[in-house]
Amino acid sequence: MASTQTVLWSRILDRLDGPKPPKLVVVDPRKTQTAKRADVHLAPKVGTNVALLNGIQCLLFQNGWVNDEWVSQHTCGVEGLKKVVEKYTPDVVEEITGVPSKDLEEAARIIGTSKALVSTALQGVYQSNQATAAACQINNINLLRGLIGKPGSGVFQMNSQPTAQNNREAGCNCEFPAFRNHKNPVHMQQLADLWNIEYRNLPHWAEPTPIMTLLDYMEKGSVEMLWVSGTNPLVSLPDLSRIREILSSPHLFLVCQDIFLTETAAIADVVIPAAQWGEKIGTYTNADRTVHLSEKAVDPPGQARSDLEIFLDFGNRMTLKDKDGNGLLPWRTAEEVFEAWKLVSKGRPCDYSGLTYDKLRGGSGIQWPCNEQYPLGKERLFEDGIFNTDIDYCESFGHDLETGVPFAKDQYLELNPRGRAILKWSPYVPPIETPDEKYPLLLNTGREALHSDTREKTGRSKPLQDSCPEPRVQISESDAARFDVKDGEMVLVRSRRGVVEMPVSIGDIMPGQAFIPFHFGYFDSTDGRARAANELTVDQWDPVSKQPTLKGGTVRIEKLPQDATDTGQVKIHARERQSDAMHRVENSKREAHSVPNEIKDTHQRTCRLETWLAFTVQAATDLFEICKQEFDCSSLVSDKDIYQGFRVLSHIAMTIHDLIQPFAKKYGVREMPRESISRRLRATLFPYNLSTYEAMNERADVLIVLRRLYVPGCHVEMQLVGLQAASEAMGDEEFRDAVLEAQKSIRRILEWMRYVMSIKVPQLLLVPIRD
Ligand SMILES: Nc1nc2c(c(=O)[nH]1)N[C@H]1C(S)=C(S)[C@@H](COP(=O)(O)OP(=O)(O)OC[C@H]3O[C@@H](n4cnc5c(=O)[nH]c(N)nc54)[C@H](O)[C@@H]3O)O[C@H]1N2
Ligand SMILES: Nc1nc2c(c(=O)[nH]1)N[C@H]1C(S)=C(S)[C@@H](COP(=O)(O)OP(=O)(O)OC[C@H]3O[C@@H](n4cnc5c(=O)[nH]c(N)nc54)[C@H](O)[C@@H]3O)O[C@H]1N2
Ligand SMILES: [Mo]
Repeated sequence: MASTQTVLWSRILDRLDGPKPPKLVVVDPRKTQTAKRADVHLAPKVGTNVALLNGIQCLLFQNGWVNDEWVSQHTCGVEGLKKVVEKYTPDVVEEITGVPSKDLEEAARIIGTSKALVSTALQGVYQSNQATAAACQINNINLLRGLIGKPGSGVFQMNSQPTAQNNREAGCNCEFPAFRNHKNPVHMQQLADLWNIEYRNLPHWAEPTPIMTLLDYMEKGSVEMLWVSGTNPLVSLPDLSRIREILSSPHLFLVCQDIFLTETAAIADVVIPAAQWGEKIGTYTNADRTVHLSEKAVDPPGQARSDLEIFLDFGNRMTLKDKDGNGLLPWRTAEEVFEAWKLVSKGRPCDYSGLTYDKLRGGSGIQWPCNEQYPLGKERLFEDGIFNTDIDYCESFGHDLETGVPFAKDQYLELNPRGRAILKWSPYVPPIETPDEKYPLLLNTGREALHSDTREKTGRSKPLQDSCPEPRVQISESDAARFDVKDGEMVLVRSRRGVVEMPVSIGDIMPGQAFIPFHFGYFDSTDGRARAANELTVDQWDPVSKQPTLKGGTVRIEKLPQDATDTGQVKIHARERQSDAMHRVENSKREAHSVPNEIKDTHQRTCRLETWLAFTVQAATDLFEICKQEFDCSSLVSDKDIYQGFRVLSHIAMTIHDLIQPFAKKYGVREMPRESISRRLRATLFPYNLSTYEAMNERADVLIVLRRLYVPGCHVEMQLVGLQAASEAMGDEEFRDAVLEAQKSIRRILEWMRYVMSIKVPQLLLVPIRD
């Protein structure tokens, strides 16, 4: 916080140096400026937050520091949480995190006995291992103590720029606007009505596509255009050599909209100059929900225009229309857009409906919700201990924290929080890449006070740049001794993905890890060295939030040959690759100009829907035939449940075939696959025919037949899951309805098998039989 939330930190310093100073607990693997002022500094290994936070909760339960009455009234899930966290005793936590148990106990005592508690966290949690799971544990701690919605208490899961808060509210972080739940048809209908578009044109059926997945699609070629605005991925995304490869590919059309010629703009096909904050009018919202109006101070230079103007102009040139044929984006000014946003946010947690530009002028901001009930905004949320978890109001039904799978409405209903906060638990799961002999150090990346993100602004400020001219890799004294390097010595830092070359800085960090500030890219570099921290980082992400794990992965330090560093000559051991990417783009543009108006590989492209449809029809046919064969055979079995069942099953399997077959024709399936998984399954699982049947004793076992039949059944189900998503995305309602009907059928088949299995088991498995 001392480096990154400097205004907040100066307030905390005032309190720490004032009368009645509060206690400060800091969790950071480095001894940061913030940690140096802490009463207790816990320095866990990178990626172990969940273990540590579970440990604190374990101690809260053990010592009776949980506010049981408040918890029973205002939360749900406490029993489940307790069962998980009670395994994280101080010894266990020390083993996982490296934090001495007495320090953990002292931190828990401060948190457990304080009358008020403010918790705040940012990228050391969200960009580290188990990000969402850890963020939930922070909420849990305040909830267990009942210290939320009260003066001096609350949770600030911070964000970075004011615009980051607006991204969350407006739905730019892969969500729908104003915290609407895409699994709630009422919420989606509201949006369709507000924008006067067809319900089905809101892509609510699928999960959103986050950037790391988009990159995969670009790599595979199904996404051919990327528009980058207000961000600089060629420095800030993980595993830069891959990002460079993808974004500079001749098959991708890259638009970059920025206020400077960034590393990303340098390889773009089109650069659109944007106006920056003082050159345009608009609102910003802080993490504490305060909305500010920022007035235009000066005109933008040259051809630069505000992002809003650019997007509106583009939308209109695309002739985007609503369902009555009127322009979808009818606004001209920022204030008109704000008025539209007020309608979108009305009735939702971030209710802006009572705000106007005029009301925001003069004062120092107004907090949402601001509406008829709270015309001047509301200072504190959750005062009544009621949270936004009502099933009709909530933003989402939640996720499985480990697999990332979103819960369905039914699963949420089981919990039925009705305004109570949900305590979510998770065991600790180690990061994917852990230190080994080859790469013995954990990588940690982050910020310095004097630079901002990819340095597009601060790198152009002489005093800031001169005070912090280059990145250094920070390691502990013991690791410096182990690698035989001195403070300031130039070294290579290597991971499985890349290598950088920079001086060492020693101290203020836990042994076993290396910290590199991620600010430094190449727009102003002159020495030819690779130096961006993201050359090294892993492209993994949190399964729920999809945020990349930028604090993670492993590296090693390589000492450079003495002669190279001592002679004063610049000898480069790790060359930067940004220049190569720029040359590649230049060359491919030259080539492209010689073959105008042609996207070269369109004729080689195929859609795989047709094959998928063919396989589905084949799978349904195979299931039908297996059932029929079993029916024919099972007449020989004395089990009448099975005998009758298979007759019904074969009939239902045929229904699935009949439902899907017309769409296979419609979408152009010409022939059935000769070799398919369902055929192979059939041949493997049901290799017999009637004549060999009697010889096969095993076949008479009902349980074995059922277990085998379940496999092709599931295969059909999975084929249909694919078709459902495809039919929704295609907007072909007839197709979708047929698939939904087929899904019902396959579920009936699978349910029958489960049912028969469960009623047969007690007799067949538990009661002894004659051998
Ligand atoms: N290894 C590692 N990687 C990280 C992080 C880390 O800690 N470690 N942190 C991550 C985090 S939290 C973040 S937020 C990202 C930041 O990464 P980026 O978003 O890529 O970095 P910025 O430098 O903030 O990029 C903002 C860009 O917007 C431009 N800009 C400024 N104002 C305007 C405007 O009004 N309109 C337009 N169109 N452009 C404008 C700036 O010139 C700049 O190029 O990096 C992430 N990457
Ligand atoms: N001066 C300055 N201020 C900024 C920015 C900037 O670039 N410069 N950027 C802004 C932006 S976009 C953002 S998102 C914020 C980010 O603000 P912060 O999150 O405060 O900044 P970071 O340096 O990314 O990471 C914070 C700390 O997390 C620690 N950490 C790493 N791994 C772990 C872990 O596994 N567990 C724990 N407990 N800690 C860990 C790091 O050692 C680091 O000290 O700052 C904002 N403010
Ligand atoms: Mo950020």
